[in-house]
Amino acid sequence: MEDSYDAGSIQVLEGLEAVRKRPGMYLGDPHDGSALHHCIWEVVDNSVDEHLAGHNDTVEVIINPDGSLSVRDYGRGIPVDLHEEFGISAAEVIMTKLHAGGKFDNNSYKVSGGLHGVGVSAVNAVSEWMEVTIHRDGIIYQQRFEAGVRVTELEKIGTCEDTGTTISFKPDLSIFTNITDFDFDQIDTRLKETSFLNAGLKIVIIDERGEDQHISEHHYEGGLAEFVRQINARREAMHEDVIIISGEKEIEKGPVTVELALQWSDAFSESILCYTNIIRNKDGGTHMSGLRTALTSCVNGYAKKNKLLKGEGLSGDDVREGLAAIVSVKHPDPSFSSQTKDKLVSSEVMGIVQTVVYEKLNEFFEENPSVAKLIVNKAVLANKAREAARKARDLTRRKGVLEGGGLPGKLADCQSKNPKECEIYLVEGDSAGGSAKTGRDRRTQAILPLRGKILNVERQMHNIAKVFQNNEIQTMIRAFGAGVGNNSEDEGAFDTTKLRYHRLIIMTDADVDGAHIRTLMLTFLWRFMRPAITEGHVFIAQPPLYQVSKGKMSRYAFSDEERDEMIEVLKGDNPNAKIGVQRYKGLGEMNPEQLWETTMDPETRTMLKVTVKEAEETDRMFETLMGEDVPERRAFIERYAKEVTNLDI
Ligand code: 0RA
Repeated sequence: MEDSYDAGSIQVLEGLEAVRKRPGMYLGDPHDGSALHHCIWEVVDNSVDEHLAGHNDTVEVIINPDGSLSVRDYGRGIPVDLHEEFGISAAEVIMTKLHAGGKFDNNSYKVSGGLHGVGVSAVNAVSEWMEVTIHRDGIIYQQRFEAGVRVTELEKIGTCEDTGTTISFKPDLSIFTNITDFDFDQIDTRLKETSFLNAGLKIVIIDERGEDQHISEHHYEGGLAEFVRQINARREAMHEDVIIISGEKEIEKGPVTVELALQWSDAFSESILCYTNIIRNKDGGTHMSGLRTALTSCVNGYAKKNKLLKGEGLSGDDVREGLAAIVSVKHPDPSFSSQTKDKLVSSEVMGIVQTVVYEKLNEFFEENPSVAKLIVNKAVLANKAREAARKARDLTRRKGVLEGGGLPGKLADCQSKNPKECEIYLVEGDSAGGSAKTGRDRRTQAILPLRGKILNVERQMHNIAKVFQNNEIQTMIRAFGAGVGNNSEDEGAFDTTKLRYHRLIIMTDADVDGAHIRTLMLTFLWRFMRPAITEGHVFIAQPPLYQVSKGKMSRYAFSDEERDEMIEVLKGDNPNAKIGVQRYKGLGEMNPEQLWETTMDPETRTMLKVTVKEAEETDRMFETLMGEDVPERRAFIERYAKEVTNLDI
């Protein structure tokens, strides 16, 4: 017994050490918030498994004021009996041994997500402390760990009448940096998704950090259909009922089941979410390919048969425009392209999804001809718009060539021709543009002044030709030199490898107009040059908000807090030193040297890099924020207004 305990605990320590050394391998990036939040999903997965096993109907996630987080479920409670192999309690094995997830109970854990995850022990390893409380057989047990190592035995601390498990942990801030606060909205969005995929499971999220408790509750009986309806909530659906498709096929290892929900709306983007065994595959895979192939052939087939289409066939993009869909596959032994399960590669799934969707969707079209016609007509319109856009784009290209060299006259280019070291400042207004031209490092920094507000492209998505006729937009396309359009299959589509500058830097005034112009530019980039954003080429310059001075000495402050701190420092021992504070409203108020010193000098500037966590969510955000629906926009802005600072009206 003694021996096996020692052997077991040495193994445990080695495992935990591996996770602490390379958290990225197990949990994702520890510096940008992804590993931090992955910890939550790992712990929640265990409670969801209890639900899948039929023993748990509620999960509570509590964000505590001290930086820790608790996950409580009402399942059977982790077993507390002695584990033969290791000579410690089963609970301690689950908490400390990598991949110990569901080893105890194979049958009820058949197709669960958590089983294949790294398990709660990996989270334990990267936690300053973790505490598990178990309600089981009328007794409350508790055990505490620090950095994954137990600091108490599993102790009996009281009695109870219910059953369940609570796991609390505080992320170790020697491992997580940069983003170390749990993000309520991110947790809410993800767990809402989890509850949609687990019909009947109630998930409650409670944020205890602020003055007022913030609660969000998710409980859906409708499963996938309700999920799709929710995605389309702020859009105009083209057909009332969500199309539900399901099927099953037996393969050697067991049954593969396929469930889909689809609904077209008036949106221009597509939102297709793919899952395998309740785990999201953000890069799709074979289920996605099967769905796409079936959709394209179904819609084209129906269009031809009913003579709704002249000329060439509809492309996959035409057919999927405005489609919201969920594909959920359950598979006894799936393969993925990576540890993080971003892409399903099991090849047999493609044919299974394709066959199921093709049959059932054809059936639906036959039974609902009016809906089928709406869907086909929408795809035909999309096809025409795409054609018009292509022509307008070609025209833009030709015009560039005619004007000699293709570079716009307003551009003050840099000398270097090495894109890696080059950057282009997109500057609001001619006067700030002038300062930037004088102040810049001419070798690597190009300046493109943009006049006034650029076109709100979100409102022109039905008339894309107009986007390409817009002067400021033409100017940007030609200056970047990397084409335009998100569909990489189109000729002349945007291609980051052709970018003439590896950093596109948006520099606007620190006021409401500046914020608006920045949003308009981001909207354009998102809709027409998306890879520039997703591949990390887009930045936002951070000009200072204040100049704080005393006599000849002066400093710049980039926030109100920084300003107040500086005032204190400059005052020193003399509370009566009446310090000068200048508020910069526009870039134009700074002379070229000041602009260089504060905002453009690569040695000293700070810039924000634009990143995107969730493409679908971002699509919907731009639709709401920049689209036509004013009441929706108002609601959205009011919801997020509390997060907006530096608003200068
Ligand atoms: C192994 C076996 C059993 C339950 C669990 C693990 C379990 C683990 C976690 C983690 C968080 N909550 C959990 N709830 C249950 C089955 C025990 C039995 O047969 O009674």
